[in-house]
Amino acid sequence: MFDMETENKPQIQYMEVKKATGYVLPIGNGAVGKSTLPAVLDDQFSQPVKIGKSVNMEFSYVVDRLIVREQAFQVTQQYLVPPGQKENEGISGGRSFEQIIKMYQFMFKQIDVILLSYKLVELDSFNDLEFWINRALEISSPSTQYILVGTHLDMDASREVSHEMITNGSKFIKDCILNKYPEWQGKVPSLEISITDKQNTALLRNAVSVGILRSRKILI
Ligand SMILES: Nc1nc2c(ncn2[C@@H]2O[C@H](COP(=O)(O)OP(=O)(O)OP(=O)(O)O)[C@@H](O)[C@H]2O)c(=O)[nH]1
Ligand SMILES: [Mg+2]
Repeated sequence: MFDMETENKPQIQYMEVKKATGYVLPIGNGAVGKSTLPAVLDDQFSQPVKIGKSVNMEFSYVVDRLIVREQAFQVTQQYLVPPGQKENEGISGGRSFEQIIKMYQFMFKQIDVILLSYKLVELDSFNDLEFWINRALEISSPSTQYILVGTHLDMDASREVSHEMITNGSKFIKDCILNKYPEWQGKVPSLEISITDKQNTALLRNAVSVGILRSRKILI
């Protein structure tokens, strides 16, 4: 007899979803968008956005789902967001980046992804990445992954950081990493995003997930 049930069953292939969690640390000068980033990367939940200069560590998370090499993953990105204020700049009230890193040192056993963040419209914030990569290497581990994140892409008309500078910056950062961890393998991808109109934020969310999967040796 004709069996409706079996004949019409849709051909759905269920994929096993692998789960992973990793720690993500955005660092860079003040006002480059570090605190706003997690809320903007999160397209499923609306997280409160902290307004104003950070004076303490902020915590939030983003859940990403992606397919890499025909394998489905759900990656929880735990964000630890420190202040951008450097010790030598002084700070009235609250704490500097260095003070916060000292306070939360116990959490830095494994930072999976460091987002070296700067403003495309502020050359100083890009040049200061030399300072930030050195701070990053003090708290990283041999498996930590790094992504260059240029914000304010919506203000491209006033851009001060050229593509050539970014390519050279990415090479410079890779050399700094190799200097500390000669066995380190990988690339330092660079992404340009806008936090106001969410340009390229989905790409960055996926790049962070891939960084976590690499750092955790789930993807080689
Ligand atoms: N137009 C534009 N504004 C942005 C962008 N990214 C961040 N901003 C704004 O820049 C301001 C500073 O952003 P924050 O996220 O507080 O910067 P921060 O890096 O955490 O700064 P500190 O806490 O001082 O270290 C906020 O008003 C953001 O809305 C962007 O891509 N485009
Ligand atoms: Mg902040």
